[in-house]
Amino acid sequence: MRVIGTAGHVDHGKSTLVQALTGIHPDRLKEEQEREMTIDIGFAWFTLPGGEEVGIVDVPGHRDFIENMLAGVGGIDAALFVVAADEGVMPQTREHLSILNILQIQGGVVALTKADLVDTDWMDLVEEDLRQSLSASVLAEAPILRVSARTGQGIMELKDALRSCLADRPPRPDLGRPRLPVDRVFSMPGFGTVVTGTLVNGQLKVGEEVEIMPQGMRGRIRGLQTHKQKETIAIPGSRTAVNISGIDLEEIWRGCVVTHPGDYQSTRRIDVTFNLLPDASQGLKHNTEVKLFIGTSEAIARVRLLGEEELAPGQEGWLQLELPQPILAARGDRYILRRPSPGETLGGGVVIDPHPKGRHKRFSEQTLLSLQSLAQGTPADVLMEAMLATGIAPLKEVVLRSNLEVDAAVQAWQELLDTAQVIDLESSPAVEDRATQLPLENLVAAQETWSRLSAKVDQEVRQYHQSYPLRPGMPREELKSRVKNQINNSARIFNAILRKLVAAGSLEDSGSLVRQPGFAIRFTPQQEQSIHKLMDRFAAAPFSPPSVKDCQADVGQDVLDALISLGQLTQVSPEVAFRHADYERMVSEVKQLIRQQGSLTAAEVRDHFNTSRRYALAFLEHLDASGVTVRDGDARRLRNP
Ligand SMILES: Nc1nc2c(ncn2[C@@H]2O[C@H](COP(=O)(O)OP(=O)(O)OP(=O)(O)O)[C@@H](O)[C@H]2O)c(=O)[nH]1
Ligand SMILES: [Mg+2]
Repeated sequence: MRVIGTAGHVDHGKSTLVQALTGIHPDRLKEEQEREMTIDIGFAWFTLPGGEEVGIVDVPGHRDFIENMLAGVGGIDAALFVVAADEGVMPQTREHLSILNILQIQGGVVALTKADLVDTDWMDLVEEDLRQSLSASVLAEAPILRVSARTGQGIMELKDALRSCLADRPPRPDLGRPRLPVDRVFSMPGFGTVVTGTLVNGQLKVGEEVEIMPQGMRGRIRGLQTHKQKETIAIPGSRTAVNISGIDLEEIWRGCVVTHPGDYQSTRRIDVTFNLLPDASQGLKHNTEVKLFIGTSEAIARVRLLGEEELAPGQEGWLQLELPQPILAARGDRYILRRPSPGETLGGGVVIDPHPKGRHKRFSEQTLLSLQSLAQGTPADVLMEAMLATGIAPLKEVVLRSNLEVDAAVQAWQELLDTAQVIDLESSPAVEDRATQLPLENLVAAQETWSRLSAKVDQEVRQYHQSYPLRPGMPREELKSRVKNQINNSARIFNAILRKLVAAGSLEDSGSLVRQPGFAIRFTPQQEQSIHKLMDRFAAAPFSPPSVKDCQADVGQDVLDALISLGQLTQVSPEVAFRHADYERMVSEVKQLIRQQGSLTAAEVRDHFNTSRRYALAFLEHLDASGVTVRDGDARRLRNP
């Protein structure tokens, strides 16, 4: 599915030629018919000699309507460039050619029309002049055909030339993320809201939910048409009419974009390359207010001129455009800038980054370098820049941001993996996207990002060990709160980082605590001494040992906690702790006794261990709580005899 766009000076015969080619007159407004002049873009379609059906977008030539022309020319595959033989090259012939150049509409066909009005000598002169004007433009190699819409001269040849011109063009890529820049909105009685546009980057299907950008409203596709033909699927490159339910006429307008929900994010700042036209009336200064035309949308923007004080006509530079209202843009989109008043086409270029991290410093070497690598980079460079901007994120998000075609993304990803510039945090993918061979759902990161983050985790854990040398490890939750800013507060990312670090052997994770491998609690000689003394007291009376309070007084809370976490002491109640070995012995002897006699009272336990009621009760309640025994009146039985 291809779309051809007309271009050329006012009154040069564009619309008449479209009618001669297609049988459809593209002017549909009453005012257009009365004034015999195209005001807004019009649409038609026809079948090429080879059988391919193509759409035509017919644009106005009058300078007052150049902004309508810009809404139509964005989505075209090739130009039908029209010059009237009686007038030859005129101002909007040149301006439209500049626009085709900026948008890099590769190829097209030139129609030297109204051939019936002039003689051959005149025609030769005009053609020579025209060839001159086209040199060094996207139409430099385009065939020039002499035609007349009135007599039908050359119309067949023109169709043939359009066919061979389109045959050379690659089909529109399907990136799996459709967008339809809306160029027309109307309402059909009984159907509701209908929008039209040239669909790119993916398919739309009847029944699907769609999102209207940039306002983010949701609707559903009730019906689809291409060239007035009902379809269930619309494919990239086709002129598409979408009947949307759930969206009112006032809620959508030219410049909106229909997408799948969540595929694109709107933006209020974009980084772009920019060429100021050689015939611009003056240079471009920092902070100039301009009109931005991208897709079918028109928006006010302010220019941040990067790396230069001022751009002279004919010069190329880097801009950051700041927008009071959000728009939708993707990497690689071409755009045009105009001065609002007096109206003048300034130039345009390519979107390098639709979501820059923030406002760039105007003269930062590093910013310019990273823009350069984004602009000229290989797919791997582009994917890398996207990855650096997203941090740790699902690969899907990174690919979306890069706006790479699927094949290019697959190759770029493989290259970055092979050269260890990226890591896959979930490298045995649960869900492998079979269509693309990319682990789209997996969390990935640039090696640089990963090194920074893992160093941060490492440093936090080490610092914790230093601050609390007597604690067995850092609580997981505490670590999480320390790195949350770096990971967007995402539990999924945090868990993935820990898993990766544990797998690499650079962290130990016990579930609630993490520690550095090889970390061990180490006491000072002084602490060793007081522990020794305390242990002597335990040895002297294993079943009536010093109380927890006594322990605190003897060695301090920190050391006591350490002894417990090391398993040397087992605390059974707020007041009572035993040496672990003594505790084990008590458990096994109590079990033994109950097995022998069926049950056991607290008094019997007290007497057996020659201790006091306080210790016996604390111990038994602890056994109840840990599920070893159950209470039965005064006595205890085993829970699982
Ligand atoms: N003699 C002659 N007249 C033509 C031919 N093509 C168009 N015209 C006349 O030229 C005038 C302008 O034609 P349009 O097709 O409206 O021109 P346009 O380029 O679409 O004009 P805008 O859309 O306003 O830019 C009309 O009066 C047409 O009848 C042709 O091949 N021969
Ligand atoms: Mg017209």
